[in-house]
Amino acid sequence: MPENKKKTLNELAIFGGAPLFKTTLHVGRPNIMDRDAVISRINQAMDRHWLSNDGPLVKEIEDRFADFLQVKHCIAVTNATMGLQLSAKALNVTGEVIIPSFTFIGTAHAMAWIGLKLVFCDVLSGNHNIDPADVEKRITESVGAIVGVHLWGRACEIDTLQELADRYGIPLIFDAAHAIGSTYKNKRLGGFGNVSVFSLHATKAINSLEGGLVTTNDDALADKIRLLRSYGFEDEDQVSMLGINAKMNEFSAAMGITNLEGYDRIRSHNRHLQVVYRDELSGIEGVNFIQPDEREENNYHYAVMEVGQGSCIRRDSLYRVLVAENVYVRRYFRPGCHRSLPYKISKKNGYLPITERLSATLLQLPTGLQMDLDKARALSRLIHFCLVNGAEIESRLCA
Ligand code: T4K
Repeated sequence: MPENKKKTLNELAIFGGAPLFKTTLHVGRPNIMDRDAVISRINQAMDRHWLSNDGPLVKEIEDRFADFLQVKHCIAVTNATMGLQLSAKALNVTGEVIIPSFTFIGTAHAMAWIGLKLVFCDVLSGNHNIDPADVEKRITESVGAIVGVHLWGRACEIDTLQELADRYGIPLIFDAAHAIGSTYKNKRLGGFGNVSVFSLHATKAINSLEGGLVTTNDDALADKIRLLRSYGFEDEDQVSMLGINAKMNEFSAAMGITNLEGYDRIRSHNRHLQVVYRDELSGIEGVNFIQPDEREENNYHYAVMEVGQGSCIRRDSLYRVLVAENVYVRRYFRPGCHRSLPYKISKKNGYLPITERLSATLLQLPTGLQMDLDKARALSRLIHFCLVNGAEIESRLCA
C-alpha cells in the first residue's frame, strides 16, 4: 500500500521527505502468472531430458501463438532483436532500411549489426508510429526495406505502408515488440507486411524470460527463417545456408506458454490501471495521457504521458522527483536512435521534429501485476501534486 499523500513540498523525497513507495515500482516489472504451472512444465522438460532444439514446449508455444495471433506461421526465437535480423536476412534485404528513429535502440542495432545502412525517419504526432509520408520522401533505389514499429502496442498505418512497399517493390517488416494481442482493423497484428516480430522479453506484457516470435503467412519465408534460426541445418548434417543460433529453449517456452494462458488477466488489469491514470491525470494544463485507440484491441502494457508545453514542470524534473519517490518511471525513447552515439548525425541533416519532441516530453508509468489500483491512484495524485506545484519544484531544484 502506498503510504501517504504529499501535502507540502518538503514532504517530497527529493527535498528530504520519506519516499511515497517503500518498494520500487518499475516500468516493465515482469508479469509472472501461475508459478506451479511454469514449474510443472519445466519439470516435465527436465524429465524428458530435452531442453532446446525444437523441443515439445517450443513447438507448443509456436502453435499456441500462431492460433492466438491468427497467423499461419510462428517461429520462436531467442529474442526479438534476433528475430528482426533473421527476418531481414530471410528477405535478402540489402543496402538501406528506413526505420523510425523513435524506437528502442534494439530495432536500429538489429539492422545495423547485419550490415544494413539506416535511414531514420520521423513519426506521427498522433500515434508515435512511423510517418508514411516521411518514409516516401526517403525512398531511393538503395532502400531495401521498410521497418515499421507498432509502438506502445498501437498499430502503424499499415495499409499506407503496404501500398508504399508494393509500389516500390520492397519488403515491409514490422517490429511488433510491444504489440502482442493488439489489433489493426480488428485483426491481431502478426499477419501484416512480409513478417512481424514480437518480443517476449521479461519486461513485456507476456514474457518468456527472454524470447521472441517471428510471424508470417508466407510458407517459403517461414521455412527459410526456421533454417536460419538453426545454423541452416536442413537435416542432421546438411547445411544449406549461412544461419545462426536463435533457438528458443524449453524453459523459456514453459514461461511463455504459462503467461499466455494468463494474458486476459494481464490485459484487463493493465486496462484498469490506464483508466485510473487517464481519469486522474486529465484536465491538467500541459499534460496529455496518451490513450490507446479504443476501437482496436491493445495489451495496455505501456502507460504513456506527455509532459509538454504549458506544463509548469519539465519532464526531466518530474522524472527526478518520481524516481526519488521510488517510482522508476522511464523516458523511452530518448534521445531517439538518430541521436544515439553509433548513429549520431548532425542536427542540420537529421532533424526529426516529432521524434525530438517526443523524446523530450514522454514519460512511461508503471503497469502490470506489481501495481494495484490504489498504487496507481496514489501515483497519479503524486504526479498531480508535482504538476500543480511545478513552478516551485523547478525553482527549488535549480537553487
Ligand atoms: N523493438 C522494440 C520496439 C523494443 O522495445 C525492444 C525491446 C526490441 C525491439 C528488442 O526486443 P528484445 O530483443 O529485448 O526481445 C527494456 C527491455 O530490455 C527491452 O526488451 C525493451 N524493448 C525495452 C523497451 O525495455 P531497458 O534498457 O529499459 O531495460 P532495463 O534493464 O532498464 O529494464 C527495464 C525496467 O524493468 C527496469 O526498471 C527494471 C525492470 N526489470 C527488468 C528486468 C529484466 C525488472 O523489474 N525485472 C527484470 O527481470 O530495455
